[in-house]
Amino acid sequence: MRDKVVLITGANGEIGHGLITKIGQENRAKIVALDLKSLDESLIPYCDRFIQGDILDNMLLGRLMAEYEITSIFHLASLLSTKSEYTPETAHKVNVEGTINLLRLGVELTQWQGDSVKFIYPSSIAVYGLPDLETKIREGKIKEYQWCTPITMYGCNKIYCEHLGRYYSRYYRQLAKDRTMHSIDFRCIRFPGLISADTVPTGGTSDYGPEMLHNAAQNKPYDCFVRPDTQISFMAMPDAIKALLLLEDAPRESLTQLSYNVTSFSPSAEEIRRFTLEAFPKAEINYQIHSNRQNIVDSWPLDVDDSPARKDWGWEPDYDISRSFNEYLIPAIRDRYS
Ligand code: AKB
Repeated sequence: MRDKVVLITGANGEIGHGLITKIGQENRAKIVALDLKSLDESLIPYCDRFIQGDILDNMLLGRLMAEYEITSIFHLASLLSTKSEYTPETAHKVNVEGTINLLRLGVELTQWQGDSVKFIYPSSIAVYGLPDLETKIREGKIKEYQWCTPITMYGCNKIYCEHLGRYYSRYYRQLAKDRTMHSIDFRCIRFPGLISADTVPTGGTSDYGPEMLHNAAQNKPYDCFVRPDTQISFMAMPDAIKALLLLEDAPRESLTQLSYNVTSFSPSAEEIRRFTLEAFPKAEINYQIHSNRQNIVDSWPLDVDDSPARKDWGWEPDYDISRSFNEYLIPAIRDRYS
């Protein structure tokens, strides 16, 4: 008998921290965690096994298939938007080839196990690409099918991987004689910028939000790289984890689409600065605009319409901006750096 587990790639990243802690604390499932880097000590007790390895290593993925009955794959590993612009081809390798490897693993596992493996894929508001600020402001809340014309390698990778998820779940090897209709159960969430109290993201373009706060808490001056009026949607990490687990639990019949927007609040950079200064009045937060990173954030929507997620699987955020800062981020971050 092989152990029933969930597989989490990118385990040591931002979402990985929150997800492993939540699944572990609630004893929801046994976890096999995979990351290129070593896993934080604090996460080790929650994992049945940690493997330091590469999602591009098919031998490694094959061995996992032989050893475990994997019921869900949370494929979190990826290179974020800013980092991907510096090394677009590497980003494509990690973000697209890595995802294909895991989709194939999911399909093969499904065929062996007889039950559809759930493939939970975090996509991003980076799949959208608004052509200019005027259009961004005019359009307001964007629906899933609008403006899917990303201007970053990361955004292109994410939207393509969403299509791959649709292909692998519905049309994989559609001309093969031995094709079975049984395939993976692909479910995707398009996340806004995420803010966690436990980790600071690296290589993203929505990073100005979390960076402002974490630097202020450590008494470090910070130059915000976007204009004060810059606006995109954000979400506190506990809500992101809640969304992933709600979507995993949702009955297949209630899902009317493969990719869902989720959002909590849409502050301007200046509003994030104000909330940060309220908690850390001595913080030194200035603006030093990086015009190319600004362009990227300007191409992302001001807000997204998450009504399909609310209707299909009961999504609702617990944290608005003031609760995120006052009840989650500030107390936890104070604790962390004190
Ligand atoms: C990034 O900035 O690249 C990510 C994202 C919005 O997906 N945080």
